[in-house]
Amino acid sequence: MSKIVYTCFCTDIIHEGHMNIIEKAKKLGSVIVGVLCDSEMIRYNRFPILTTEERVKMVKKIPGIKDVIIQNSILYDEVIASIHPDYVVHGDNWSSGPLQVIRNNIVGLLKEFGGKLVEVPYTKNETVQKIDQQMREKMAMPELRRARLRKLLKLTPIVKAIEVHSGLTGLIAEKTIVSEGEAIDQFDAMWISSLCDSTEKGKPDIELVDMTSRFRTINDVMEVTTKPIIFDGDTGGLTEHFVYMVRSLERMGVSAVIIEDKTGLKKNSLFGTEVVQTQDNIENFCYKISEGKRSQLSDDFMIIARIESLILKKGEDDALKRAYAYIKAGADGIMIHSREKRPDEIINFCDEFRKKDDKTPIVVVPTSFNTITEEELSKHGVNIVIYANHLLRAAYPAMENVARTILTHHRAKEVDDCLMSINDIITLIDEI
Ligand code: SPV
Ligand code: MG
Repeated sequence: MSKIVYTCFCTDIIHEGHMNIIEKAKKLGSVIVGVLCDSEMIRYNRFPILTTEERVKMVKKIPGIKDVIIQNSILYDEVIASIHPDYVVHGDNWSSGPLQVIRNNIVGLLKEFGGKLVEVPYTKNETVQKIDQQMREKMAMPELRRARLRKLLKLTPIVKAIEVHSGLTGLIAEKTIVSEGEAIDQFDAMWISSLCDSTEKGKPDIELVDMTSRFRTINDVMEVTTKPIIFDGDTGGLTEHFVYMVRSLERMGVSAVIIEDKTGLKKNSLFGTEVVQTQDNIENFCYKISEGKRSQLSDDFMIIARIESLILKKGEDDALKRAYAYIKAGADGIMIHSREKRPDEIINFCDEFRKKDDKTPIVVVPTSFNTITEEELSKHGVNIVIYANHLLRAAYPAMENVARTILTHHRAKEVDDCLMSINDIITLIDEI
């Protein structure tokens, strides 16, 4: 009887590298190809351009394959237990870094169930690299990128967004991938924070940095990333101006704008009631939301209404009343904010809100209430978590420390240990 050979593909396109693997596999026996499902693709690799079904169809076209199945987890437990392959074939590009977790998983399973791991040298020639680059560029196209947030909301229990304020921080959000135990993880989306975008420019967070400048930040980020963007639109400004903001963001490929129900001179919410801040009335804010929705051209773009009632100590009832009103006015999601150290008021709000509305996405920004985990938030109905200022807050003290140390020692030797190496910095950014 012919041996069973298994390999799993996590790709939107079949190129020479995949065909090498197939050819090797065919020599060993009857080939079953697994197609990694969408929800696992986003944790392990990148957002698929094709759906799982389309990827199955694509793989089925490869001649000489016995079967194509969907692999529902990046770890191979289920698959190996069900098909008992004699061989698992994989490219050899996983001996270091987070992908090692998968290799270790397979090695362990094959020991238990029998079977052999065959590693094929990874094809890294110019053509394959070019295809990879083209796929990335395609993913960054406005239409595709914009639609990705809504898709993510369907695919994952909680969408994780991290603050970015430049091309470089965009690259961190795009590329950082970790493995812990048996799980592999990465951020799903990026947040262009008004606080960080302003602070980066040495300006206060009071809607002083104009839209042209803020759009430039978006463009810098977009040039080097593919993940979806959630834009902090502050108050959205005048309704007559907000409609233009919506159009521009949509055209650029931003997935969502969050506007907060404040009016007049906006200050950062983390000041709470220490500074004068005025909440807009429900009617005005609903009008702004509905006009924004009216001006929107695509179905993908989201306008998310941010409720400041808890920040301004107006209480949960006021927050809930506003949430339902904003949704009725057309908001595609709500963000509820708090500056309490404990997550209780956020949890109470979410639980109460979910009693009447089980589908509108809830966004939270756990800057102050930072002990709560994503899993706990998700249990209380939260759909998007935003780490709103962490990269900038990490960078500033690190840079200031280096500046101080150089000044103190009248030379740079003493900061060596705080710095990445020259080689690392000159090779950090790839040339196309
Ligand atoms: C921002 O990041 O600019 C925000 C979130 O609006 S917060 O700073 O918490 O108000
Ligand atoms: Mg802001």
